[in-house]
Amino acid sequence: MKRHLITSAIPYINGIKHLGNLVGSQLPADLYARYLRARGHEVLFLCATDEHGTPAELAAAKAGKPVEEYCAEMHDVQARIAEGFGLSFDHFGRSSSLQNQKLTQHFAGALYDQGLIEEVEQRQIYSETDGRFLPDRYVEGTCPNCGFEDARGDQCDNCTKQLDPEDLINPRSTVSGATDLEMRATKHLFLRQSQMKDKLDEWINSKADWPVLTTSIAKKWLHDGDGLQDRGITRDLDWGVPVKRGDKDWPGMEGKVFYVWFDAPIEYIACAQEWVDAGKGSDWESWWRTDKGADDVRYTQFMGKDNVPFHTLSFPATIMGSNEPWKLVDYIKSFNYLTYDGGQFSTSRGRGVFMDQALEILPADTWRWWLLSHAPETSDAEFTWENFQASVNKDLADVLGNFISRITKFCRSKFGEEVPAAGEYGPAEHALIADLTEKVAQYEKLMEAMEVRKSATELRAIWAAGNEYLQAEAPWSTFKTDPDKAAAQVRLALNLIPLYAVLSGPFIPTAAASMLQSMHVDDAAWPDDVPAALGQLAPGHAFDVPEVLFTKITDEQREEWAEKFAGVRA
Ligand code: B3M
Ligand code: ZN
Repeated sequence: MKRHLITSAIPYINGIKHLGNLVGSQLPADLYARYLRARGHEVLFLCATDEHGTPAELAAAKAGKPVEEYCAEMHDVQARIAEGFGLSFDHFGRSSSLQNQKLTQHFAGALYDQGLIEEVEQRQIYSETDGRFLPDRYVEGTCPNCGFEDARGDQCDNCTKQLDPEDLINPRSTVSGATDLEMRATKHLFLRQSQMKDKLDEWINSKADWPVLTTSIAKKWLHDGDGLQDRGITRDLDWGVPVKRGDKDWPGMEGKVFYVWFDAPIEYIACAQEWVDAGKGSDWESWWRTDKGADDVRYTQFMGKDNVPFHTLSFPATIMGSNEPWKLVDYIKSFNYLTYDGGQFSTSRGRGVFMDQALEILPADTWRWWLLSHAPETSDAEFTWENFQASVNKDLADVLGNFISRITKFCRSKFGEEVPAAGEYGPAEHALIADLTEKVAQYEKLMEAMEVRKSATELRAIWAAGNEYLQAEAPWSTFKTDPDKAAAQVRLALNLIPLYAVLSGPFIPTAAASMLQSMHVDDAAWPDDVPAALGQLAPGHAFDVPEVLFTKITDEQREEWAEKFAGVRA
């Protein structure tokens, strides 16, 4: 038994995430967490909402709510949806927690003490009316390039030109509309990542087993162009972690907060504290401090490729730079993008399926199965309704669902709702047991390696082996000439159901639980010994014929949904 710390990238608070977000971090992290728990490991699986930054402030303003209230509400919304998808977080925290505030300020102090934070004088737009410096996105005006009147200080949405706020003609504050803006000197803090380049390089080079997607992105940032740049870690916003060094004020930093990407990964640690403070655990330091036992922990992070630089470079720079014994990540599993029906998922245009909508139309397991079995691991993957329909109907309904319903119904009709006792296993039964033993070992290897798609393929093959056995041996025919032999065939086939349930649990937890329930199995252990596990339902063991496990998606439904999710979410 090992101790595994698992984190998923923490979703931004503003808005509900789409299926592409889900399959890039939270869902595969859940798959891995469930698998490791099923194998008897001790797992701490953490996620949270990422609540700071301009997008949160702007979304709250749009909703007409104070930002604290908006975040608290959206956190609950996201938590409920996560639960609906069966995401088995040990804790779903909040980056705006007091624990994270303290820890972020602590790290800033430690980095400062190590000489890794530089105070940089900058000139920035100040609004007299608002009494504050304005971040680039809070200044709007006329684009000098195309004349568009509502260009933002960082970019013109009309001609896409990247801008600086002082380029704008007739600039105004988006906070108040004020036009009495001027350039003023102000200070910002920079994390001197460039000082740590060699250390980070060496560390990344030591990770030969990491996915190429992860290391190639890290190496690109380390070596391309001018190499790793220092990074501004403060912003002029109201909403965020106030800039302090530990609990001491930071002269010249009044009214400023840390940049959201500085405090967000620190929430991985703070979340463990929140988990303890919520009464769910007793010791967070043994997971995070190498001087308190975290050396034995294996730490795995899951994320989309756009988050890789922050996790391979910036956050490790924070951890290493603090010169304190914090746990560094052991393995980073990253994902490409999921596209939607020939284009991108788009949050702003409401294109694609969002997590709440997905649960409204179909059970979570259906989505989990499709998303995981098509995870964008080696390249981008595309969601199409045709493919979704085909894979749900075939894998879940025709292969797994049909196997279970066919054998349980046949048993009920000929032997009653209990495992039949008669008959001996012959060569076909022994061959199936040997085949499954091999396949389960392969499945374990793939799950261990977080090969998500390949694991799904292997699991599907395990299901199919049962179907093929039934097809070939046809107990309904055997029964006519040799009822005892048919009984033995049925006994083995029934025993496949709890085996399938346990193996499938990480992918389709709800269906797995109801499979166990209908077979009257409460303590389902992992089949470390497959032949033994295939004898767990002894002759006479009672069961119920389960309800239909998976309903097929009809062509009408598919067409209706394709149209409904084509764009512009209300
Ligand atoms: N919230 C971006 C995202 O959701 C960001 C991840 C933070 S992980 C510390 O893609
Ligand atoms: Zn423009």
